[in-house]
Amino acid sequence: MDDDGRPVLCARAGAVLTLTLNRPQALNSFNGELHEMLMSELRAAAADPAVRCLVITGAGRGFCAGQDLSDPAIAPSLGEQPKDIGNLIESRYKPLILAVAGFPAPVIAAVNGVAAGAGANLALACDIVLAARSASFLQAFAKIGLVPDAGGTWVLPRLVGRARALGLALLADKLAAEEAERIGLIWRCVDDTALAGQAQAMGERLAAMPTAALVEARKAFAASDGMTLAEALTMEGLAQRRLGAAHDYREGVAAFFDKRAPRFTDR
Ligand code: T3D
Repeated sequence: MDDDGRPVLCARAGAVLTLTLNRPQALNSFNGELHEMLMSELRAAAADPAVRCLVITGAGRGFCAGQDLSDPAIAPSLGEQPKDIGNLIESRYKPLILAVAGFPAPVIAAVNGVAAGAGANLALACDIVLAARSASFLQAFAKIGLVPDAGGTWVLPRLVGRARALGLALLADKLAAEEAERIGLIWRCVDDTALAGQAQAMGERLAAMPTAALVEARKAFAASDGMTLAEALTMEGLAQRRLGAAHDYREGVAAFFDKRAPRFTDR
């Protein structure tokens, strides 16, 4: 941890909350303390209506190197009884990824450096991934005899298709941010020095938008995966029924005719 001594740093600027993973000496890899604090900050932010966009980033030169492999709770040692790391996935990573993917406002990953293992898949669980040009993405799991976790098996083929998902997972090569953008794994990469500013600017832009509708769009995209076209059309109708009865729709249409900026408040 750096001098602040906290595994997660929180900074609010307007309606945008930035959570910074803060174990730079271990490339912000996850130990128990980091998991606990991140979950606790996510819960607090989810319950705070003033937070209308969340940014997740990392301190130092890495975004997150996944599980801390030196954590005695999981570290394997030859000759010992194996530890049940399935429990770790169930008790830590599953709730974490569900909290990010179900956050009640848009979530931006500002990937400042290497994102490996569960760290890569934490970024990919966010709604929009902005990466520094020098950052990289690594499905490191195959290197240590594991399968992609933290949602990797779900999100990778959906983002880049089966061929690329398997290439990334089986070969476990580092993918540069520019290439990640080219193949559609992430939204965009930007100059390193511009990352924090662009993430904040995008956060402010999203925070001023109709939060409930943005979250509903994310949910609908996830749900449409297993649906027929007819089922998706029905789902869209149900979502529009809910949103059409809410304040933000009335406000958006009124603002359009008044030729003014809308003031969205639903969340
Ligand atoms: O039990 C389970 O594993 C279940 C949970 C699974 C979820 C997962 O995330 S599994 C995948 C775990 N992560 C990895 O396998 C990635 C391991 N790290 C790396 O491959 C490399 O560090 C990177 C490619 C990410 C970066 O390489 P590089 O050359 O830029 O940095 P480095 O020198 O390897 O690392 C810098 C320091 O961070 C170093 O410490 P030191 O030597 O300076 O004291 C290194 O040991 C430490 N570090 C990096 N990753 C981890 C880590 N320490 C603990 N755990 C890590 N994951």
